[in-house]
Amino acid sequence: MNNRNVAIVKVPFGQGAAIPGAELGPAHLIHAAGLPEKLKELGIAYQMTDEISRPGALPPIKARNAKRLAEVLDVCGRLADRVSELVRQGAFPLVLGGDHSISVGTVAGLARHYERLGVIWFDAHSDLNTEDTSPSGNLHGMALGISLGRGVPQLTGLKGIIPKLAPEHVAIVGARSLDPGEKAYIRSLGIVCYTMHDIDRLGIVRVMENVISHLAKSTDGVHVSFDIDSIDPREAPGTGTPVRGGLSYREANLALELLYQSELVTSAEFVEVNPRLDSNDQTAKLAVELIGSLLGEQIL
Ligand code: HAR
Ligand code: MN
Ligand code: MN
Ligand code: MN
Repeated sequence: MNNRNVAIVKVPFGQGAAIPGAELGPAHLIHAAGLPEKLKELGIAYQMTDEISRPGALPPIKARNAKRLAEVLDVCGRLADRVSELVRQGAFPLVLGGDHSISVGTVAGLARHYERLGVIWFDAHSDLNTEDTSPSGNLHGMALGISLGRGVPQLTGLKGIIPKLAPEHVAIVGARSLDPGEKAYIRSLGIVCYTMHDIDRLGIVRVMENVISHLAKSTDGVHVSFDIDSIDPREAPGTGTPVRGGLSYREANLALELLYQSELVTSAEFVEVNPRLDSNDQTAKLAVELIGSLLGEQIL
């Protein structure tokens, strides 16, 4: 991101998840957790763009097993256009969710500019379900699969580029809760997936070095999609689907510090902070620290 103007995009949308509250994320990151102050402290030039407003009352779109499809489609369409325009202007889009379904919109906007977009998906989950494999019908659990061209046609076809991503340009980090259909898909496509088991064995430094060298060779831009539930719930309790055994505070910050040093990252999103489930805005404050690490904050 070095020397690029950061453009903050607020997406107060939580209907891709089962539990409400993620729609309060952007306001909490900005007003309770001090994101603007953090960026000023780091000397980073930024612009605050108009928020992607919540969808109004929409006629429902029939789907076999995809809840709130009309709302997700509406928000992702507008988000894609915004992200695309910001990249065109030369800015570094920093998208604040919202639940993880919004990533479909972010990636659709990026895919207009990057033919070989890389994505690093920090998450306890892999979000690779389809309507056939999803145990819940919640679209946030299908977001990465949709960008890979698999799933609900209205969303995979968003903005006309199908697929947005190639499997060899994706790396999942922090996984520890995968549904059977997701495991089969990861194996069959050979998607790079560093689970918590791998991180325990190899250490986060080797994992990130592998991810960085893998993506540096073959991509023309790298998007960091950071689901806050990748972090252990002891550090990040304010999220809708916590899973124990996650990244530690330092592992997560170190991973993002290494990404800053790599100079590969061209956009980012931070999702699934749920202020309703948080205590003293601990999780929102953690997200702001993580953004700082990705944007160049150094200890010394
Ligand atoms: N795999 C489950 C499902 O599809 C739960 C995933 C949803 N939670 C998330 N996604 N926060 O990362 O419903
Ligand atoms: Mn997710
Ligand atoms: Mn998750
Ligand atoms: Mn509050």
